[in-house]
Amino acid sequence: MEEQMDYSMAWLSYRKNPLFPDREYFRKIYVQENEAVIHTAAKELSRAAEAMFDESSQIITIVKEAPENSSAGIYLYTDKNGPGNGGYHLYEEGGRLTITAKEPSGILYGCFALIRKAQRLLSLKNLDYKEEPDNPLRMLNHWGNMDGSIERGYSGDSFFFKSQELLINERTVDYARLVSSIGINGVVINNVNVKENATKLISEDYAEDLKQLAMIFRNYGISLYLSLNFAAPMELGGLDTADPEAAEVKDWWEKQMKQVYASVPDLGGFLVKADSEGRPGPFTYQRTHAQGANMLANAVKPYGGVIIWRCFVYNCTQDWRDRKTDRARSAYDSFSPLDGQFVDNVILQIKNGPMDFQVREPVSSLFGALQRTRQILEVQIAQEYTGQQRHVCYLIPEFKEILEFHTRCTKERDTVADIISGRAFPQFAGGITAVANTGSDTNWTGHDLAAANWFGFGRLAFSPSLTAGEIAEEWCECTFGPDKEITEAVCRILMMSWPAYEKYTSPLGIGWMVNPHNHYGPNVDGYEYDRWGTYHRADHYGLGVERGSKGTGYAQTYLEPNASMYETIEDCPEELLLFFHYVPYTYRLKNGKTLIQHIYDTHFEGVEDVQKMIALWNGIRERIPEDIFMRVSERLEHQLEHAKEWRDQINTYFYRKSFIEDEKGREIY
Ligand code: GCV
Repeated sequence: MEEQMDYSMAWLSYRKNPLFPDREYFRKIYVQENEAVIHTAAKELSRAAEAMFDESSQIITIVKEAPENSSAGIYLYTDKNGPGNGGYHLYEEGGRLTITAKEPSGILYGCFALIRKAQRLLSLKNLDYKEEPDNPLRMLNHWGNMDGSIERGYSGDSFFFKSQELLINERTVDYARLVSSIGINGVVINNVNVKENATKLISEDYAEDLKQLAMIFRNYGISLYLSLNFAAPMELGGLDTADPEAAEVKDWWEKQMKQVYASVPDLGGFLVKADSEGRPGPFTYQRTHAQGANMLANAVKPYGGVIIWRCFVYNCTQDWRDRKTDRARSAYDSFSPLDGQFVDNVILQIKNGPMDFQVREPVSSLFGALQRTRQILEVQIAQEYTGQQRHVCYLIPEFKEILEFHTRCTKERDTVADIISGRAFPQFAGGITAVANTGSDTNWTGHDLAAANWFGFGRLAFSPSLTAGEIAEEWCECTFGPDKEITEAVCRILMMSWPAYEKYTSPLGIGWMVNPHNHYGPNVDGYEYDRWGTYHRADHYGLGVERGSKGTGYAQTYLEPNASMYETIEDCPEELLLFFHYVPYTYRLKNGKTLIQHIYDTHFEGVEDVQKMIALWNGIRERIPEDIFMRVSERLEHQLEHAKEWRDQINTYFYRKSFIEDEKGREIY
């Protein structure tokens, strides 16, 4: 282990509160058995008690249940009749706080829930609180490379890799503490674009390091996962093919997996990006994704591993003149015919929308189309297209909308949340994952307020019925303490931030008006004549991509009545109007405004919203630690300038295209 490094503990930064009336429970922690995760849980409780209340807790091992007359304290019991799947019951009775759960991980989550309540100074008397995670898999995908860089990373370097080595130190443990405290139970440590040395992560070279890392994770109820290179049999094994049906390829994977699982017997499995953006895959051998995924799944099956296969597959060498090929259709066209063909330890990982993490997209039509396949919803808290952690953009309200979308795949229980949790099709449960927004920065996430997305994602993955506002409040009070003024100001900033970002960047579902490659800042035509399948199709009369049946037909890939709803301009939800339709600038929206006036108005409003956020932040200056205050202030100032640039470029572009004046006569260039 290296020496202590300089970083904060985000929402686990405990503040002193020695006068908290309920601190006494923490003096004695009774544990029933000597199990690693329960031991971790007790240690976390005593650590929190020490930091918050100056209480040094005694950890006492007891056999079976405590006798009736046993003393006050916290009791951690596994109970075969308790809440399962990582759920827990936390209750107080006669001076005893009890946490029961079927599994040790439930005890750990219960302890962190108790700590959160204590951090917020909520009364622990008569507490009776149950939580059971909705999603079996609650994961983070890190896009870290072996040289320490992070693809789409906006908060420093990787804390998992440096100079082709794995980093295992104090920060690794603190990372595990943070993510398990919000219920994450699976972490992929390396980029889905697996190249060069990353291909060797499954070789002997890294076996010892992975073993150590997995042990740290295991103590916190987290399974380690790796991203895999489909061409590893060639690049690592020296074979001349990676054909999933070739006997030598199957043999190679079987041997390789045997060796990997010998070092990490509880390795969760592998994430695979195949036949996507230049990554190798089964298409090279005229094989299907099902053949590719199933072959790997069979190799990890003896060890209980899973293969998580990404559906982010599209033609990235498209001709912009071609109006029939539609990137939005691609995942659906590639994977819906394969429904039912995947073996049971394959899970398809589907990005929330059909394009790529734009500020507004419809929910991918694969959700609902797949009814005999396990699925993971992939969202991105790394803010690639939503301000790159320099703009505040709290994404939990967006994720809530996605989870609550009715796919119409069944009469009841048809939302995305129902599908991934396994409520819709019980034998096909999966989960949810986020592309991580963390890095080596002292505050982990670059923008201090971006930690709300990290925390919020974990909390939402566990309990999707929480509201975005409740999650924001919980994060805020754990991070800054239960100070009403801070909570009110910060939560208002968070809750207005996604709509504000949408207003000053993208009108009504049109994305991609960004600088190519780095995806930051306005560039309306940046992707318009490029090969990536990402167009707005604006001309002198209107804009938008026609995806109804007269266009690319993407609207028809949804189940009814969604297909009909998206088919016509009149029925299409307005926030997605330009995603699905080419619409004249003079078209009147439901509020009576023309489309062009809506574009002008929202772009001016978006900037005003950022000004309001700055005023709210300045209003709590005295209550926020100086370094955090300054970091956030600098970013908010940048956000304001940048929002103005977005506003002016977008408004000017569409003014020059349409020649239509702003009714309010504001400055457009
Ligand atoms: C990891 C987008 C990003 C890429 C990313 C890819 C993916 O295209 O810009 O950086 O690659 O998505 O999700 O695989």
